[in-house]
Amino acid sequence: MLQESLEIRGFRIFKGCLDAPAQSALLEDIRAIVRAAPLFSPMTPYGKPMRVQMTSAGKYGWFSDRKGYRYERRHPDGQPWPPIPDSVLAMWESLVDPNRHPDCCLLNFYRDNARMGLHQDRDEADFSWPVLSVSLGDDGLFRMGNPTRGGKTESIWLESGDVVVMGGEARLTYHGIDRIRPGSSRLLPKGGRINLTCRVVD
Ligand code: MD6
Ligand code: FE
Repeated sequence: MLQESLEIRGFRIFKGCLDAPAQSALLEDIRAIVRAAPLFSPMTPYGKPMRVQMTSAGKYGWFSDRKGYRYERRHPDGQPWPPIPDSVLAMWESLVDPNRHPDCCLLNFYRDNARMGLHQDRDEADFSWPVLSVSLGDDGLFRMGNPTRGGKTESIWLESGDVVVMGGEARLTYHGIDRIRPGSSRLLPKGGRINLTCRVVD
């Protein structure tokens, strides 16, 4: 695991953190998560289905419907979420904290035309914990803004194997995925982009 990083607006970006074998191994772990906890398209509080499909691993999974954004202990089908894979916990231990594991690993899946609007991650109790993000598959254009809506932004293409740690001042910075670049990676046979974000929730 490569540990050199660049920093943009407090986001620590580890380009090429996972090599090809590590990406393939992580993909197998992700397939097991999706078998146990199938992807679904959450409804926004505004009543529109999100373009990104999701599921989770860990004690909590992220969920959204007409009642709002929140963490739930069970998948919408009623089952508890599967455990966070050791491969992901190992990355958290080396890049975030060896003593406290994340409570949730949210899995986002982007098909060709999916994107995620600028948002803050603020459904967790303690913002002193960073969010760790891992990208696999097709490239995604990651936009980083400011602690409040609006203002200038900066963007960077996240490629398969890139890792981002969002902590400190950046923890509540607006960010999103403008678009993906279909066909840019051969990791996923049918294409698309996977992003994992690990969070401490309680
Ligand atoms: C994505 N990521 O990369 C969406 N959130 O698909 C996020 O929303 C995100 O990458 C918090 C920290 C890092 C992230
Ligand atoms: Fe986010």
